Amino acid sequence: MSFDRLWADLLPVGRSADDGGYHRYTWAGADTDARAWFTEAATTRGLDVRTDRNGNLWAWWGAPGPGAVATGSHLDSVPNGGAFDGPLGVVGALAAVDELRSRGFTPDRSLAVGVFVEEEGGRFGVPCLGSRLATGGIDPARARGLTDAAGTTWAEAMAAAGLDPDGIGADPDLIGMFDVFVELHVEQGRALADTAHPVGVASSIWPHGRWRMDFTGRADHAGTTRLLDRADPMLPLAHTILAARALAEEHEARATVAKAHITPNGTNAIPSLVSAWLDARAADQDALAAVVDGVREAADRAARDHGVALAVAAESTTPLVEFSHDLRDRLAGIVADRVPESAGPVPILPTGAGHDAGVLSAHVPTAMLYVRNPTGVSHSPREWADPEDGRAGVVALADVLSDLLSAPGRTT
Ligand code: HGY
Ligand code: MN
Ligand code: MN
Repeated sequence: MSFDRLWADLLPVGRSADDGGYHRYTWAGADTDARAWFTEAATTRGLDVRTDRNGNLWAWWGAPGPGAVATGSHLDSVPNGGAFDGPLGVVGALAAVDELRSRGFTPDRSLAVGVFVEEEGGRFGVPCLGSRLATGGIDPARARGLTDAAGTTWAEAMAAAGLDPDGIGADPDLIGMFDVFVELHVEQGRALADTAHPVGVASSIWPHGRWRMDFTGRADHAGTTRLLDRADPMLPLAHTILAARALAEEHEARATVAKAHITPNGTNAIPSLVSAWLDARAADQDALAAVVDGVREAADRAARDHGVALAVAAESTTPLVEFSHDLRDRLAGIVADRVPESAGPVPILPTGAGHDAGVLSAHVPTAMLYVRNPTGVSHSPREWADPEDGRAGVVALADVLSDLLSAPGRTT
């Protein structure tokens, strides 16, 4: 199986020498190298590699056109991310093509292996940007104006990569070609870890989103300004972070403030502005709304108490995704064929993690296969999948693609 070779080739791209974390940010160095690696690996397999109007890559086995099956994932990472989140689905898809060919399989329909841009939103702040653009889920003008930490816009970075930012936007002709999309992904949790199942099937994605909070205070001297004279934005932020945690506990949800920009960020200068991002997720929309509304109320109250102005903006929101039940059950049946009865039923798993498959699911029947992650950790260098389970994921994806790429009634 070619999985190990493909995996070893991609592994060093964007990997930091100190703790093995990944730094692959869309249109920048390592991500560009990873895209080049994909293009080369696909081309040597005789796949026809095309870049769509939004910069997503598609490697075609068969002529592009209606009735196609699509698979793939992403190659960009969160800052200091893990090796598997995204790449497992891209490497796995190429290895699955090799696996199908080694079985002598010839597809009755075309297959497109996709690499979506900016799935993590790690550079420009909006996750699944490539799939949101392709499905008309974000205003192209807004996307063009998104900026990274250095103030570079999506348009500037995309143009520097040799693509035309004026062409971005909904791509119904492309999306309309796909009858189905299946994404292979490392599990971002431990639901499979203690089972005899190397592969599980996704059931749903929690509603979730990102909100930017700007606390505007008054810059002043840390050593001479009396407490009653201060408008220190750090204090309402501190209250808000603790409120988010309490609300997450109350609603059995997830709420995290993991990114903040402090201006001017000097040890002895009370900040003029603190910008922070809330990542909130919950099993249902009502619980999510309760958490987000509660955080907003707490932030408003704390800002008022400290004479600080507050602006809150939703940067990306994703509703509950319920994957196609037919596809979910069809995949579970196919995966079950490879595991002993004694293992019990194939786990069908909800997740709090967003994916391009989730964005596509409003337009194309989609499904996801998860590969066991013994650590359960993700978005960290500690993310892990045993090579044997990675290969089991490839076999499962190949089995699924063999089924989906075969005309109804075909048995070989
Ligand atoms: O944030 C997420 O859930 C995904 O990794 N983009
Ligand atoms: Mn991720
Ligand atoms: Mn991912």
